[in-house]
Amino acid sequence: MNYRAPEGRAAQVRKVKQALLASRSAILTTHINADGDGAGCEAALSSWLRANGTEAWIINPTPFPDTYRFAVEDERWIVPAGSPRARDLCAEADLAVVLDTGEVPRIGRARDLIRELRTVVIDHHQPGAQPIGGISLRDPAAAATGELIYDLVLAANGPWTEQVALGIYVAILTDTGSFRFSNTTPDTHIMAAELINRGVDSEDVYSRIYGRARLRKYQLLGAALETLETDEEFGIAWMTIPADAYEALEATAEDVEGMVDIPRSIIGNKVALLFSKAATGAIKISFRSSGQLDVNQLARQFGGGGHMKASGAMLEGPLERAIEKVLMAAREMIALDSAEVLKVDT
Ligand SMILES: [Mn+2]
Repeated sequence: MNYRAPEGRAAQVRKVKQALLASRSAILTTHINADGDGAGCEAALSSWLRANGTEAWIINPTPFPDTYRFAVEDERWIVPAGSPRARDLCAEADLAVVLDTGEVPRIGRARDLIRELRTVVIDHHQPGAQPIGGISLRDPAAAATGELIYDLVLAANGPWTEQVALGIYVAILTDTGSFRFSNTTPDTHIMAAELINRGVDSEDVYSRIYGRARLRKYQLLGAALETLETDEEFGIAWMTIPADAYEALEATAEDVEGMVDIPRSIIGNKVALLFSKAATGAIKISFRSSGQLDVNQLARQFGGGGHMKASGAMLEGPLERAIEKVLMAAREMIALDSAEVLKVDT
């Protein structure tokens, strides 16, 4: 069985491919606190562009996550956004590629750096309120932005360098929760199989990403678990990353990754919430749906967004107030949803 890219994406893929291949020097970026999808796509696309003779640089609004550095062909392609070199490279570049987000606020400080550049957006999030303009390849049906990169490389007939395959595999693996989430389709598995055929060592990738953690991650988890609360009537579970423990442990965003899956996994849960304090002092909220509820709608009420089952938003502090507000909105949504179900039943 061979993977065949969805027809509906073909025109977008062609346009984006042309824009990328016409570039001499491109700046790749992704959302604040890059995840495996954003970082994996950057690893894959930088390798693919370089193999095509285009200089490619990875300049993210927040530091490139250590966990995913192994996927990048050459560490020197990663440049800190605050450095003078980033400014120079952006001045010399002729294209910016925004991966795994299409929203202006999500790229933080990268926005100023790429403001003057022609822009390509490759993303699989539901469209939000402040879209980044330019040529785009967007499809919320894709499990990961990595799947869109797969279509792109397929349309270009490769080259499938080691890092092209590896980066896409990392993107798909992480955004599907290791092929567990409902966004995982037969096509997702076929792509993964083809990537393994192209040389990806799935066991090695898994162990690099999930099979090792810093001690502080578990110390932080311990502190966070102390805050775990539930509303069993509505099916809500929430947890806070204590700011004092976060600071004392010198934790990073990577240490928090995946923690929201704990409240989400509690039996009877419909909506899981994780609260943490952003560097700016604002309260960051991760929303997860354990069932049919659309938490993207919930996140949008607070100016955020994402996916139906996984979204995020930022709220002003103080923490207690933010928790109250979000809980109220969640209860309202759950109550409405139950009312709908009752109507259908009778
Ligand atoms: Mn993604």
